[in-house]
Amino acid sequence: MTEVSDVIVIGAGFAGLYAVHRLATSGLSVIGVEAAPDVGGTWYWNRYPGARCDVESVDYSYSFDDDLQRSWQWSERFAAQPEILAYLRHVADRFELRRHYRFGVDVVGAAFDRDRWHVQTATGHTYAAQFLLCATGCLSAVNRPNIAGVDDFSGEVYFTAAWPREDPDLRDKRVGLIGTGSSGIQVAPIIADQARHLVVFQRSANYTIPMSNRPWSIEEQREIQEQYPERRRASAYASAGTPHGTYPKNAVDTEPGEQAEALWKRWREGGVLFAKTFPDQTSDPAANDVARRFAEERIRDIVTDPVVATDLIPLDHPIGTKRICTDSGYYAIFNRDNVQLVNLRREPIREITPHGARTSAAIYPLDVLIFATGFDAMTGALTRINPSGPGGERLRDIWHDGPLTFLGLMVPGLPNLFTISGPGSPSVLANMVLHAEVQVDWVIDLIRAARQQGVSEIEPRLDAARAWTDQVAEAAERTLFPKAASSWYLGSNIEGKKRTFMPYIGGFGTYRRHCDDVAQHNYAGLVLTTRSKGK
Ligand code: NA7
Repeated sequence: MTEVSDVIVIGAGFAGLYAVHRLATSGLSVIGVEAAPDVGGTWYWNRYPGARCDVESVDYSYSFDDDLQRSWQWSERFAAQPEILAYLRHVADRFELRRHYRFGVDVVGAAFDRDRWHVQTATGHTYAAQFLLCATGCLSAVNRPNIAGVDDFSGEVYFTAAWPREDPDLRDKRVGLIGTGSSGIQVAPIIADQARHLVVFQRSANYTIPMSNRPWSIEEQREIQEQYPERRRASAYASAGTPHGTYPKNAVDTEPGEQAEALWKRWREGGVLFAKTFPDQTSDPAANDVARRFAEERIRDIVTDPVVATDLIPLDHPIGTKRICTDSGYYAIFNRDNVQLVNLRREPIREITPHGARTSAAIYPLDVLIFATGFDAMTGALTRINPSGPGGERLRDIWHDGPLTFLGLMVPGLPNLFTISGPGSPSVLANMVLHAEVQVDWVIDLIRAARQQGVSEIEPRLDAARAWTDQVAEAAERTLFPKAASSWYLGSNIEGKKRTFMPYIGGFGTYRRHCDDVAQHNYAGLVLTTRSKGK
C-alpha cells in the first residue's frame, strides 16, 4: 500500500518536527516517518547517563513561537537528555505533531520517478510525495566498529548511541568503555561511580573542558525570559547561532598575562566556547598553541599520575579542530583506584574474547562492553537510504568524491529532495535548532513559490553545486580544521569514507545571508521545471 502526500519528512528530531509543523500549517499535506517509536531524533537514542547538549539550553530550543518560549523553563544551563526529550515531547503535544507521523518506520530506500519521490520502508510499506525532506540528523548513523571477536563476547554490550530505555545495572561489574569522544567522556564519570572497575580504551585523546553546568536560579530564569527577544536577535546572524562572541583581540596581539586571564575566564565559564576564546585560535597555529598549552597544563593539574596525564593529552590535532568535548569531572576519574586508562596507540586491541579484551600488551577481563564509537556523521543517514534520481543516479555515486551540495540543502541529480543540516551547511558548527528553523523556512518558501508557479521539479545546477562545494572547501582551508589527523567533521573516522571537511565553516550568519540572497535573486542556481501540459 502507498500513502500519498505533498511532502514526506524523514525524522522526528528538532528539524523534522519543525518541518512537519511548518508544512502542516502552510496548507500542505505532510507525512512524517521516523524509525524510533516516538519523537526525539538523536535525543531519543542517545539516552546514556550523562548525555547533555553542549549548547546552552536557552539557545538550544525553538525560537519560532513566543508562547512556546515563554511556557518552557529550562532547569539547567546545559540540559540533560531527559529534559531535552521532554521538551520535544511537549512540542509534539502542543502542536499536535504526532498525528502526522508514522513511527517505527525504517526508511530503506527512495527513488524519484514520474514527478514524485517513492519512499520504501523495511516493512514494505511505501510513501509517495512530490517533495522529500530528509531531517535525518548529522549524528544518527551509528558506527559499530568491526573489532575481531566482538560477536563472541559473552557479557553485556551497549552502544551510547542506542542506549536501552532502562539503564543497565553496572554495580559490581567490570566495564570496558571503547571511545573517548563526547559520548565516552560524558558517560565515563558516571560509570566510574557505579562500576567495580572501569577500563577506558582510548585510541585518540580528546581535549575536554569542564562544563560548569548548574541549575538556572529562579532569578536567572526570569532574566532569560525578559531578555529572550534580544538574545534571539543577537543569535540570528551570529557566527555560531548563539549570542556569544570571542575575546576582542587576537591571541597573537595579546600579552601572555592577559591571554591567561582570558583563557581562565573561558575555562571557568565552561563549555565549547573555550575552543574559540580568541578570534585567531582556530586559524593561526601560534594562537592555537597558546590555548593548547593552557589546556594541557589543566590536564596535568588535575591528573596526579604524570604518565596517565601525558596519555590524556592529544597529539594529533590543534585544539578545537576536532569537536571539543565538555565534561563533568572526566580527567579526575583517572585519579580513582577503580579506573584505568589503556592507550590503544601503545597497545592496540587484538581481539575481544568471550570474557574481555586482549591488547598487544595485556588481557582485560570484562563483564560489560560499552561502545561510544561515534557516527558515520553528516552523510551516513543519507547514504544509507541512498536515494536515486530520475536518471537512476544514486546519492552514493554522486558523493563518491565527497558531498556535492547546493547550500548543503540540495543535491544535483536528485530533484525535490532537501537535506536539512546536510553536509555543506554550518549545521554541527552552529546552533542546530536555529539552523534547522532557518533551513526549513527557506525550503518551505521555495516549495510554496514553486507550487504557485506550477513547477514540478526543483534541482540545483551542477555548476552551482560545484561552486558552493568549492566555497565550503575554501572556507575550511582558511582554518586549522583540516589539519586534524582524523575527525568525524572530516569523515575520516569511518573506514573507506572520502576525507573531506563536510560542514560549512564560513559562519552561520554568512550562510544565512547566502540563503537569503539566493531566494531574493529568484533562486539563482536552481532549475525550476514547469509541469508540462497533460501531466
Ligand atoms: P566521536 O566524537 O566520533 O568519538 C568516537 C570515539 O570512538 C573516538 O574516541 C574514536 O577514536 C573511538 N573509536 C571509534 N572506533 C574505534 C575503534 N574501532 N577502536 C577504538 N576506538 C574507536 O563520537 P561521540 O559519540 O563521542 O561524539 C559525537 C558528537 O556527538 C560529538 O562530537 C558532539 O558533537 C555530540 P578516534 O578519535 O577515531 O581515534
